Amino acid sequence: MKITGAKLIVCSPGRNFVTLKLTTDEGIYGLGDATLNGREKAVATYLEEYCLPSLTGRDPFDTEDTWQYFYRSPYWKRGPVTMTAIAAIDMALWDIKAKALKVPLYKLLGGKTREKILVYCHANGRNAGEALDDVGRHMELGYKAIRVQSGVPGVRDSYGVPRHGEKYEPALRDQLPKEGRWDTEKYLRFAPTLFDEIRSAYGEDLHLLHDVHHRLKPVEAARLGKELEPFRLFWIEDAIPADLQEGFRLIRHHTVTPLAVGEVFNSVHDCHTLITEQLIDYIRMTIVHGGGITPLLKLANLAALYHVRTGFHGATDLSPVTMAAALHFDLAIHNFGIQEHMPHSELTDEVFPHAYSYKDGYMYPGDAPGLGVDLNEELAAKYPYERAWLPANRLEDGTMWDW
Ligand code: GCO
Ligand code: MG
Repeated sequence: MKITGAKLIVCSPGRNFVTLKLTTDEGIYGLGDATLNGREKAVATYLEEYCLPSLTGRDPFDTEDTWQYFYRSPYWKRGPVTMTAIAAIDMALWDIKAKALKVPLYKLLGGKTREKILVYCHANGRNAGEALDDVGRHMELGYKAIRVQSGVPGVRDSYGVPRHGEKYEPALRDQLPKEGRWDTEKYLRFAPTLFDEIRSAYGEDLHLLHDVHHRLKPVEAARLGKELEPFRLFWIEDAIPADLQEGFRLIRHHTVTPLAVGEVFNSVHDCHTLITEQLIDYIRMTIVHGGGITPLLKLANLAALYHVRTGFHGATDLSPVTMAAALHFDLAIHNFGIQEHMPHSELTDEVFPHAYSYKDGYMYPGDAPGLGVDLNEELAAKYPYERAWLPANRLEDGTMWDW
């Protein structure tokens, strides 16, 4: 079998997605997600200008060599744009391989090692009361694990909370990125009271998660982890900007609250210290931004040696193609921990019809051959790309901060 064509589909059914479609001489095609939130066109251009010309004529079964080619041959390695582009190629090739063999992708990744995939959803509110109610609503939908974000009294822009009570979506179609204001001390005083209320209201069985979104310094994260210990969180996520892996040593030294990090990582070289020193419990680097299924299998195997489990990013800016890839992966690897599930809009699901499903707190990739996701190109064409920005963030005094 040979690759005969490559096409990029950039569409915006509610939010932007970049999808790669590879076709073969045998009529089988594969899909790969190339969406990098807020930087979509950079990846599309990288693929179009520098990758797609070298794809024709390759055997789609040569996933390792093709991956090494696109990783090594440009000389300039790594970075989110490059690695997202390589991921799209890799995903599409695995989709083709599994379709050619007429099996669901997980069968090629080692087969099932569990029956179903534990997922966590998002509950949020502009204040603790609203967040509490939203947790209750999601429990009624069957979720066993819930990430909770709440507005902080006196803080204008808390992470993960819509200002006016609409559905949360950080990428906004605007003239320029929206700038938020943040106050660490107010947040640190508030967070333990929020989780105290949630535990008192809903008991011990629910898994509770929380995303700090890179806003603390190590000693502050250590204090948060310590003060949240009585409420036994499943994890705190992205407690600090993880540019410096060694920064996690201090947090780890002070708290037994489990730590998750990595949705912005794109290479094993972003997290090998975190893993080999056992500084984290869950690695969130995901298939679309981490270079694809080929390197993620290696990363998961490394993590398994050090008792680190996966907890893949799964926000709505990762397309249904990535969601499907993640679910096949989650089903197959032994050191799976949990999968994020932020359901896509009905329109997105219509543009990307898929075999995966949610039921009662768990997800299932389905048994369609390959990834089990398609792209309705005619419908996608009705929703052209619209530039959207992730927000920027400043402290109260105007200092630029991590969002
Ligand atoms: C999460 C993430 C997202 C990101 C978004 C950025 O844990 O789901 O933090 O909400 O902010 O994916 O593109
Ligand atoms: Mg996050």
